[in-house]
Amino acid sequence: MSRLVVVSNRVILPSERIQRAGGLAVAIREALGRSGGLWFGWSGEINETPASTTQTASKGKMDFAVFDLTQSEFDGFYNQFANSTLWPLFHYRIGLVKFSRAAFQTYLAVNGRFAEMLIPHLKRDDTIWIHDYQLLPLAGELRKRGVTNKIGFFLHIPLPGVDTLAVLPGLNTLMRGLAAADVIGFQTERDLQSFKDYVRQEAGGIIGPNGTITCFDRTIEAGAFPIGIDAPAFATLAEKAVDKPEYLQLKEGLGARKLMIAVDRLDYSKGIPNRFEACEELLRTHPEHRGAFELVQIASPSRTDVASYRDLRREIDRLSGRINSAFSEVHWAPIRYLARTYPRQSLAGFCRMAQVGVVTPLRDGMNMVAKEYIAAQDPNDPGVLVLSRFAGAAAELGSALIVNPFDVDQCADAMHRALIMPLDERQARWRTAMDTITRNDVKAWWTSFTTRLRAVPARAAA
Ligand code: GDG
Repeated sequence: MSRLVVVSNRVILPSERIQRAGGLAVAIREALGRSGGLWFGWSGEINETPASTTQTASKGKMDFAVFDLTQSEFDGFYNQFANSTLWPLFHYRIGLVKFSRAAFQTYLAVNGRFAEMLIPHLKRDDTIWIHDYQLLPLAGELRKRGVTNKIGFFLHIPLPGVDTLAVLPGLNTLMRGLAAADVIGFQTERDLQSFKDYVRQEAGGIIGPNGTITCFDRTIEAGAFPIGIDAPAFATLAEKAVDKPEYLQLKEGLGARKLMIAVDRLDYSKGIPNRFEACEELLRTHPEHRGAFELVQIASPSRTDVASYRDLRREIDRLSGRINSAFSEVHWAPIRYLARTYPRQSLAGFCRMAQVGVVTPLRDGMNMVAKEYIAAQDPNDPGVLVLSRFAGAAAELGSALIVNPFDVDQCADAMHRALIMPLDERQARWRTAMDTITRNDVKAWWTSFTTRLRAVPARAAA
């Protein structure tokens, strides 16, 4: 079988721990570690001399090749265009979108640099799989330089509806680059539909009866490939966490109180303020829960160079302070807000301990935490997942308590229902969810995408 070359913005080298959170890195490391191949991308390092070579490493069946970016490349490509233009737009936050033509040009140029740095590593029959919104036009940059290998692209974040997408200056340039791939994967059918709507309405393309897409003078395939986790591995991690110091400390601190857990990158798409407001509403409308539960919010700091992320952090600090000062007793505070990262095993243990998992993003491609929460539960006494309808995971996890995160009252009701749900209902809901995430695991995602990509007809060499 041809070698798989995975390209993502950030590569985690074997010497690094995945401590700073990120769903994509977790998934790639798990899956590529098993199947073997090359992982190519940015090293995470800034270097003032533009990189002319890559650094390489190997571990088990995986090879790694990375290069550094300069500060101005990093600012324009990552902080500005990727995270201040594409990220808010693709999460339907038009009000937060900042566009600058200069940053757009840097984004395109850095995608060109990825292509130039990757090409010396490519073998003729490699299959290339590009990941996520930082690298939307990379397939086009590779084709411009004569690469004829099979290229796949997977978008980890949502693709918004065509009216929202159309806000983006330069959209067609990006999409033309994207359409140079052979297979384009999305998290959900809804994202796939957005792509088809874009193709028809904005790019003058055609959707064939068998689902193939013709646009920008090419025929491509597109599909929904919901990403999953390694559920048994996460379950084992959680089981083994129960005698570790951090687990025991949290348990002792809680005493007889119930735990509601939330774990997110500190990102405005994750709906943390709305969740805190729902908790406040729960305390107001259901005084019987006062002193009887704690919401532990783990929010690992993310993209701290971007102003909207710093603003969010201030907002969450203020809100948690306000709610805690209004409801706390000398022995209890309703919200324990921890703006730091924890080892993966500690998170798994906290999820297992929690009677309620609160995953209420305003918009999310998938949300791995929803699946991790389910995997971590004790089958004999499982907790309840409260899940936003706007997380991609909601398409698969219909047995959770599905909420609209903008409806604070509804979220508060769901938290109440979760806290008092009887065992048999909890078990039935959990079983359905666990079966789904075990079936649609990370291996199924990986295999279904790579099988589809490998099956496309080979192109003639240039
Ligand atoms: C993107 C899309 C899509 C969190 N805090 C810590 C920590 N984490 C881990 C979680 C989970 C991962 O990070 C976060 O994954 P998500 O899926 O929730 O979110 P994004 O980072 O936004 O990921 C998302 C995903 O890509 C995959 O396609 O689902 O929609 O936005 O695994 O457990 N890990 C550690 N310490 C922490 O404090 N070790």
